[in-house]
Amino acid sequence: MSDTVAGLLAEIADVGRDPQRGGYSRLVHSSAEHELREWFVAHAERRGLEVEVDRNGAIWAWHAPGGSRDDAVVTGSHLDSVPGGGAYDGPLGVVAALVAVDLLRERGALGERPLAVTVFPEEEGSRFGVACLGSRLMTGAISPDRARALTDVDGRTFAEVVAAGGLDPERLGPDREALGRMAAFVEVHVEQGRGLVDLDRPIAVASSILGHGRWRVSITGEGNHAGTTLMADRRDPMVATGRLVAAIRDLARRHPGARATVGRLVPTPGGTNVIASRVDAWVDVRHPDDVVTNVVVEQIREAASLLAAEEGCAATMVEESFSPTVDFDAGLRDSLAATLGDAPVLGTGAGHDAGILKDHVPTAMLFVRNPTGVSHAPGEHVDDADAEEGAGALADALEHLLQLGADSRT
Ligand code: HGY
Ligand code: MN
Ligand code: MN
Repeated sequence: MSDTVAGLLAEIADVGRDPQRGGYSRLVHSSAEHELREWFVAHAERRGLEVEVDRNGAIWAWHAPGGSRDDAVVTGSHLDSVPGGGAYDGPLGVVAALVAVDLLRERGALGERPLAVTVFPEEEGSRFGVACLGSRLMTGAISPDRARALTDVDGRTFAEVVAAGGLDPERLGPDREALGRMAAFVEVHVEQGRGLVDLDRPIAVASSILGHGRWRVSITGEGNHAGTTLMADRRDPMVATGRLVAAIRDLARRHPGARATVGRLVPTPGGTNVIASRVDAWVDVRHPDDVVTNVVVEQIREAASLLAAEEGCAATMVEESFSPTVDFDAGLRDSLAATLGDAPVLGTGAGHDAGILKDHVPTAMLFVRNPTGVSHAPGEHVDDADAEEGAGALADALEHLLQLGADSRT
């Protein structure tokens, strides 16, 4: 009996569990993520797929019987997670791709046309701060120098970490050959919302991705003793930051459709009996219209300066990563929706490697129903039956694309 999505996910259910946060912490190039990568490679090789790791650390598992990898249909997702993330964000797409290969083989639909399953590194940007770092490097959306210099919380650079993982940091960068051989890319992903629950459907095709970015706000004041410093004598960046977090919430509420989140604060030095000298806060801002996103960001920048000044502090705000709003190719979107029994078409507020690839390759996404609608948290869920539906829908989509000629894929 061939593998099921639920069965394969069960095999990795204990990898990278985070007992402190709940859920999973599988940061890129952590031991947990490496364990998942090795697990994926074993399953790909068991399916007779030829595995290679590209210059940016993405894994490619090839069905290329004739040897050529040109004009390939590609599917896949990511294995890295946010801290305390769910079991499905990323792994569902990778596992559904493995099962879809099984289904295509059973249907006799794995022919001469090359097909690849890919795993992109650092989709979440949880360790090095830039979302979709692997696909950004491949497409030239980030400079190799900037990527090499990115650091994690321990100050280790991306260059050091990839070198320790066996890659040559000097080879990080655009991979026109890899991009050039991709005729189409389809990513399956858990829906990060309740759209399919409300529609009572298991599968949707993606229409768009909200524009989104992340900025680092740094507020500096005067570090001092919590007991000997009178309240009137303080320049406390933690107070300015707390006021700013509430102001960001109020600002976002004033722009319909906007979302702004501060999910991460790092006080320096971070002692219980110490007035911080500095606080770094990361702001995630999203909106369907990139112009509005920019307006919100500039209003946040202004609020940070004002509130910091009121607390005798100073604030800076630096963009770390930005992805403009993505509208997936309408032709591909509609042909897949038709192929999948008139599947509903839904937008998403979550970013994906597919959103980065979209300007370089005809790209589509399939969403699988998430009964809780929760994501980036342990509550994320996909019922087993829907998970299998997802693999079946991906197999149908891939079969459709494999049959299309190069000129009619969009
Ligand atoms: O942050 C996001 O939207 C995605 O999950 N990386
Ligand atoms: Mn995610
Ligand atoms: Mn994801």
